[in-house]
Amino acid sequence: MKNSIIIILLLLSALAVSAQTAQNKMTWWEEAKFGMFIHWGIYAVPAGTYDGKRIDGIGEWIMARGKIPVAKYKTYAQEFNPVKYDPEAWVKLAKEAGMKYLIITSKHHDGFALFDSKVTKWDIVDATPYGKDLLKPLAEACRKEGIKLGFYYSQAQDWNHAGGAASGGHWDSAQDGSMDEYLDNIAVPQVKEILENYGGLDIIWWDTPRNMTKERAEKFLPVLSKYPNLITNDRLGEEGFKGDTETPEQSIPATGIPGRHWEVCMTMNDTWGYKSYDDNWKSTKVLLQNLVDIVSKGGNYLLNVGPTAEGIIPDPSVERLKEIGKWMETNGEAIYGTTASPFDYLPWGRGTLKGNKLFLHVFNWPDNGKLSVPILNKVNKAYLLTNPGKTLKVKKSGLNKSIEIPAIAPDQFVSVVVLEIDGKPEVLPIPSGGKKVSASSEQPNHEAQNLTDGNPKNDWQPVKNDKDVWIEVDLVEKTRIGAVTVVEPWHPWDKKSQKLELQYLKGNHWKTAKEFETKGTGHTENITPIKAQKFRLKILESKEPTLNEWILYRAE
Ligand code: FHN
Repeated sequence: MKNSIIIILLLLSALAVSAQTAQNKMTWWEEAKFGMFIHWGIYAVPAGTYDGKRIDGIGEWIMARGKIPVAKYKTYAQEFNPVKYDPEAWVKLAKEAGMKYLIITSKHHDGFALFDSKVTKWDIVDATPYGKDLLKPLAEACRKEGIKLGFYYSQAQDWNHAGGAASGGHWDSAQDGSMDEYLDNIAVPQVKEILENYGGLDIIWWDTPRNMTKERAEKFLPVLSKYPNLITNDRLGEEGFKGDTETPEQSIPATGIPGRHWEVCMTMNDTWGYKSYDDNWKSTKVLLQNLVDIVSKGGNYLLNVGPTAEGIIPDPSVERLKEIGKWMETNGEAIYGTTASPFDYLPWGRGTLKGNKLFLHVFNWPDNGKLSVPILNKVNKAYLLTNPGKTLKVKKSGLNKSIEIPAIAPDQFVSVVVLEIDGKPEVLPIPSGGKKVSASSEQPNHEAQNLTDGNPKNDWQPVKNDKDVWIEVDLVEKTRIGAVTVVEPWHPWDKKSQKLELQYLKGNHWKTAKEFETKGTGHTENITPIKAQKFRLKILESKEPTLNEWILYRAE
C-alpha cells in the first residue's frame, strides 16, 4: 500500500515537471488572446490642434505633422496634469473587457517618459506639474489584478532628444546630433530603467526602427539578455531582429502569419493618441468580430485606448470595452487558450478549437434554421455555448454536417455554437492550394506559382509593361467555389487599392463571377457559388499590380 502511494506520488510529480517544461515564455501570451494598448503622453494636451488648426493624421504624431518646434512642444508639458488618472480603474477596465495584458507607451516618438527617468529632464516627474511616476502605480495595479504588463518604447524615433531619429527628417536644429550618442545616453539607459524599476516587465514593445542598423539594435541586447522571459516584438531593428511576435497594424492578415506568433494592434477610432475631435469609432460588433477573426487565425488582438491629458479614457472606448467584456464573460471559453480554426473559410463566421471542442462563431445567423459546417468528423454533441444543457440536432448533409439552430441569433454580436467532435478535426483541403497557376506575365523571383504556395511572404508581380494583367488557376476538377481571398502586401496607411474581376471558364468563354475592389491590405469576397475547373483573376485597376496569395474556397 505504502509503496503504491509512493509510486503514485512520484508519477504525479513527474507529470507536474513535464507539464512545467512544456510551458515556455509564450504560453501565457498564447492563451491570453486579448490585450489593451495605451497611447498616452504630452500629445494629449494639443489633442490634434496646433496653432488653431486641426492637424491631419494620428494624434501622437502632432509634433512631426505640425512641425512644432522643440521649445514650443515642451511647453505643453506644463499642461499635462493628469489628476483624474486612476491606474486601478484602467486595469480593472481592461480586466472587465476580458483583456489579459496591457501595454503602455512608456516613451513614444516625442521622447517624453511617463516614468521617472534619471537620464533626462523630459519626463513626467521633472517636466510636468503632476510630478509623479505614472507607471509605478499602473505596474502595481496590474500585479494586483493579475494582468501582464508591457511597456512600449520608441527606441529610434525621438523628436525631443538630440540625435533621435525622425521619420521624414528633423525640422528643428535642436533635434540634430549623433544617433549613437542618443542611443548610448538616453535609449539604452532608459530601457535598463524600465526593466529594472517596475517589478519585471512581461513585454517590451519596440516601434519604428528608423535608422536602426544591426550595430545600433545590438546596443540593446546586453540589457535584454538578463530577462529571458521577456517577450519582444519584431520592431527593434531594420533587419534581422525578428523578436517573438510579428505586429500587423490596423488590419488583419487574411491568412494569419503561419509559423509565427502575431498580434494585430488596432485603434478604436482613427488615432492612437487622444484627439479631441476623432469620433470615427468602430462599433462593438466590428471590434468583437475582429477579435474573433484574429483568434480564429491564431493571433492576438491589442486594442488601443488614448486617454486625455487629465487621465480619462474616452467614454466611447469605455462603453465598447464593457460591451466586449459582457460577451467575453459568457463566451470567453471559445477564445482563451484556443487554437486557430481548422477551417480556412466559413461563409457565416469563424471557428476556434480547444481539445475536442470546436467553437463556431456565427457572425451571420442563417435564417433557414440550419448551420452548415464542413467538418468530416463524427459530431458527438452540439449546443449553444450559452445553453449547454440543450442539445442541438446534427444531420449529415453531403460531406457537411447540418446543425439545427434556433430561428433567432442568441447574441447580437457573435453567437457561439459548440460541436464536440470525435478525434482531430478533419476538413477538405483548399481547392486552389498548391494548384498550377499561370499569368499574363511574371517577374523573376515573383512567379505566379507563389500565389498558391500557402506562404504569404512570397509574391507575384507581372512585368512592368503588361497591359492586360491576369492570373489563372486550374483546379484539376470542376469545383463549386463560394469565395475568394487575395493577400496583398500593403499597410492601411499606404492607401493602395486594386480593382479585380474573378472569372471562370465556361465552354470556351471567360465569364464574370464578380468584380470587387480591395483596400490593398488583403480581401475576402463571397460570390454566388460557381462550379468550374478554371478560374481567372483580372487586375482591372492597380498602380502596382501584385498579390501574395490567391485562394479559392469551396462553397458549402
Ligand atoms: O508611429 C507609430 C504610431 O504612432 C503608433 O504608435 C503605432 C502603433 O503600432 N506604431 C507606429 C506606426 O507603425
